[in-house]
Amino acid sequence: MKIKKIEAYQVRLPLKQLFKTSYGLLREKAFDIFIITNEQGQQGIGELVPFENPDYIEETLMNSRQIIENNLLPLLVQQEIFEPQTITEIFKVVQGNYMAKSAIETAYWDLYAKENQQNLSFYLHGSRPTLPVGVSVGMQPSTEQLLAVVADYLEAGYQRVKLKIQPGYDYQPLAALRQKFPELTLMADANSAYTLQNLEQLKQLDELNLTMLEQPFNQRDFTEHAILQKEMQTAICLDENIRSLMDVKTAVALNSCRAINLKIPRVGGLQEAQRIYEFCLNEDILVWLGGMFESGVGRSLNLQFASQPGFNFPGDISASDRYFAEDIVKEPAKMIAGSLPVPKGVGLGVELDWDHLKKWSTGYQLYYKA
Ligand code: OSB
Ligand code: MG
Repeated sequence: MKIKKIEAYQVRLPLKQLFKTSYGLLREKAFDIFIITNEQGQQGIGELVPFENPDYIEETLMNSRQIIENNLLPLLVQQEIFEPQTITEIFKVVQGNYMAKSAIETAYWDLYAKENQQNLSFYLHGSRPTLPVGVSVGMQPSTEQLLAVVADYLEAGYQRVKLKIQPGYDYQPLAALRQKFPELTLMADANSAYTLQNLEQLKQLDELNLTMLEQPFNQRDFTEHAILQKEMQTAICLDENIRSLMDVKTAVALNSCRAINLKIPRVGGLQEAQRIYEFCLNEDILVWLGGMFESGVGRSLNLQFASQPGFNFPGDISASDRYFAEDIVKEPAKMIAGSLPVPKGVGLGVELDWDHLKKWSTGYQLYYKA
């Protein structure tokens, strides 16, 4: 791939509903769309997904932009990249900064697939044309509102519900959901809001037949999660803890969890995500695809990746209209009969909607020109 230009649009999309988690309130999603143009004028697109504040994990949108400019792009533009499989290795001299790496690596993957006239799922052995999906629900002001919001999502076809919880907002709303929807595939996500001191409270959740409990403890902890997993019947799922295959191996060795929420950007891109997916299947760990409130670009990447047969647990990959009134791609992900179609066509299979991209863009940066 001979690269002619690398540029990014900074975008800010308002969320249709406020999203409340244990660490804060999200009103809009800011992200950058990286566009890598080759000598033939073909374009690979990647989404830079971190939040503006270091609350979900330490990486932020601002610092990842800086890492891309100062540390990642100089490694790539000095040489010709023939295969995107080599990028993870090239990026190894930069520690951490997984989401920054992912934005660039996945854009190269999109470009590579386009140069070869293939849909991205071809390289991932993805086979399913449509995917059953779930929805992640923020904390609601009242039980009535929670039940109403969830009823609407079930009506729309979502096949799994994840509720955000924290100490004081856990057993009661989950029990209300369980009572109203006895058959629902229901789980909870604490985003690190608990400690071992909450052990008895957390053990109570075993009564509610949750599919899993996501990230109850600190992002760097593996041993206390292991103690909790031993004490609970409900499967523990790790999200923030998992930045690489090495972290998954640690979790498996210590029995810290029985499930992994896999987000491509949180582990540095497609190459590492694929390694984790394969490892989990071998180790009998339930692996499923998580989300970062992606726009249509990152959403399509998630759909392509999750079209692999091992991802049969519905992911946090909802339709675009569950998040945004307008998306920045021409055919935003839309629910059809309770499933999302995997975009066909070359690469990610989505085209940028330039009118919407410019309408919602708050900045532009040219990073490289040959
Ligand atoms: O913890 O999985 C999480 C969204 C932003 C940051 C962290 C998380 C989430 C979600 C929603 O739960 C995922 C989505 O629908 O994109
Ligand atoms: Mg989570």
